[in-house]
Amino acid sequence: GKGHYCLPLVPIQEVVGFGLLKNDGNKVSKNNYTDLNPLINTMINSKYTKGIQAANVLLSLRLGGILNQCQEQQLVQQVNLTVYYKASTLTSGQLALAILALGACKTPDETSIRYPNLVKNLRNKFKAEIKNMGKHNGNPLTNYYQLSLDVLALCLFRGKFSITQVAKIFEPGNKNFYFQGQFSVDTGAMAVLALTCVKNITNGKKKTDVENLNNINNHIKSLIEKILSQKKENGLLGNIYSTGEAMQALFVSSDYYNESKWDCQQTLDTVIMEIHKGAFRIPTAAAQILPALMGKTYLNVNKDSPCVYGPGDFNISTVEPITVTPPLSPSQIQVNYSVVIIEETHSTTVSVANGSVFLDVMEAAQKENATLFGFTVEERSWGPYITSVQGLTANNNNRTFWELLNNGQPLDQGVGSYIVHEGDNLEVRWSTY
Ligand code: CBY
Repeated sequence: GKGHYCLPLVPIQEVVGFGLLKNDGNKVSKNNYTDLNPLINTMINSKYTKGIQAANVLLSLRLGGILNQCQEQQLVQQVNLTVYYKASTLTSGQLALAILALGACKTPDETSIRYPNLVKNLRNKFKAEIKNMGKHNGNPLTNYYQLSLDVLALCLFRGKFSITQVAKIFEPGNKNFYFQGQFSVDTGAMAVLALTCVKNITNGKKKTDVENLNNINNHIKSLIEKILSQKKENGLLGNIYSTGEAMQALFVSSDYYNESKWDCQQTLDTVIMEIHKGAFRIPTAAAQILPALMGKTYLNVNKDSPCVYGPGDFNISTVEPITVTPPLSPSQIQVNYSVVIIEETHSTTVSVANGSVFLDVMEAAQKENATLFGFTVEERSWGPYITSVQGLTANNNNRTFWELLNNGQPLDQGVGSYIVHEGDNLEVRWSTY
């Protein structure tokens, strides 16, 4: 554990008092900022940031203290439009994210803005999640990642919730922490952040609170163990897309694990390598990794940062745009594509342009035979999400979904981002999680 430190990519005075991020007095050279440029660029290029995606981006850039006034206003406007015109159609976690983003910083007069009506609305959506669990075999309307966002926002913005209920819901053995038997690192990390917030605002004066605090401490400890058990040889926690939020969870719970259990610098190095390989081209992906790289967590929301930074703190305008590598040749490639529903498989081979994504293949197959390969798709924060194939619709109440695979292996990207290769054996499979 000697020399266990992890330098965030910001001037060191930014993180004084941040438990885990010890430094040896050196300032991080300004060079290191450039590692973040691809992320910042992806997020600020608002052409690709629509609807609730803007909340993810705003939250992240505010925590990083990266926005100038103009950029800030544009994003706030997008989030406001979504929240006020679509409030009733937002899921609980989407609303929670919007509240976190809108309230993530302090205005020049040092007051943090509260959103009592939005918070009340969130409280009702959270209640609806719990009610659904009662009616549908313990399955929430959405998922535990979103329930964690709910609790986090309610906790940070003085919404009402029952600590006893939270301690009960987030029992680490609960099936909602698992997809297909695998512990979900994303979900566990978000739950740790929520539980830590609840722990911090609970004083152990009442007897029931002592009991709740004890349970919550045990949950955090166990969730952290599960997250660390998903650490890969290269330092990633879960996969590349869960690592940022897992790092945040580890930052806020350094009391719960031995420092020899996690080499933060190794994780950071791997993530930075992946940034340069272009792993974070989706704004939401960039937004979820950035705070951890700057030593921030969602618990810093409404704590210390001002909303707007002066020009020149970050010189974003000169950031070179991400160059998307053009396909090597304009040629066509052949890929196999199957729809699998239990014992029934329908396969075809389609020809698509080199550089196409999974969704292009599905569209080509659909054109060929709309009965067998017809599908519906919905825009989510990570891009297009397949909701039905052959008229068969995924349903959270019975934990069904359309799983994406290649050569029998589940993909770690969605249909809009997975780039297909000659000879791929792509599959959408009717599955339960
Ligand atoms: N966000 C959410 O509500 C999503 C929470 C999340 C845990 C999320 C991953 C993590 C995150 N950081 O946002 C999540 N996925 C969930 C809950 C789910 C389930 C959705 C249904 C429900 N109960 O809410 C479900 C069905 C298990 C699921 N994810 C399915 C899939 C597959 C989608 C296929 C399709 N039908 O389009 C897929 C592609 C896995 C597969 N092989 O089939 C998948 N998820 C992936 C890959 C991912 C990652 C996306 C990475 C990327 N580059 O695109 C993910 C980050 C995420 C989004 N899922 Co889910 C996990 C990871 O790899 N680390 C809150 C809201 C406000 O935005």
